[in-house]
Amino acid sequence: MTLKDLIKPWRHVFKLDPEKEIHDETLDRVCMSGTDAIMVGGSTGVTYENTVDLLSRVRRYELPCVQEVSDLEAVVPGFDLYMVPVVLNTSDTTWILDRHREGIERYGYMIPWDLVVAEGYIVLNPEATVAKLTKAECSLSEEAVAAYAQIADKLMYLPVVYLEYSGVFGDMETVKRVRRSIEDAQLFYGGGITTAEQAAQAASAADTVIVGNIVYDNLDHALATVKAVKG
Ligand code: 1GP
Repeated sequence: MTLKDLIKPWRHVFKLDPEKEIHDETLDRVCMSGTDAIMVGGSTGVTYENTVDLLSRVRRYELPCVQEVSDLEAVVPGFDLYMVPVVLNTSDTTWILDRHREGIERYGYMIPWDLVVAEGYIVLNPEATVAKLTKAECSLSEEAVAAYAQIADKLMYLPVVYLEYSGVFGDMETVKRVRRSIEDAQLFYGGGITTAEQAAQAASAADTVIVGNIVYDNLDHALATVKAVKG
């Protein structure tokens, strides 16, 4: 089975931020919700310690647990997969190549390449921490977003295109347009999902729906997104 086969069936994923506290009971409900996987990651404040802690707690459950790598110091062995973002809509090469080169230079000998999945990130909410951090160019036309997605899919053969609206519910027309314009890559959508209705809309536009912050803000709403996406 290839990595692509592993992530292909994922329709719903909860993204948990290791910097944020989560009670055992909440984590239990999240992990037992029927979601397809837990993704561990965040833009800031991610450390080795808080990542190990969250991984070990999620490991009590049977579902896949993947790390989205944002900080070299915080890469923890033991995840099922490592998702590595490559930010496409930035001119700051730090987030396209430089961090990646540094990581491979330092840790290349121990990287489990068979567990690494690259994500072509297109960051679309200018107010999000990730947009500020990566200096992403977010004011893009639908055509430009679709063109970035095609770079990921057709030129770079990245297995995942991730439309990242973190913090705000995105433009579903753009998401649909991107989906029509790519062939092989799996389309992840994440950002601002706070209700089951939004989750259902995102599910009809993208292959995989990522639900983040609402877990911490309104657990019942977060749990309702699972059924909305998976039916
Ligand atoms: C963030 O795409 C995820 O990386 C989910 O976004 O936290 O806004 O749900 P939210």
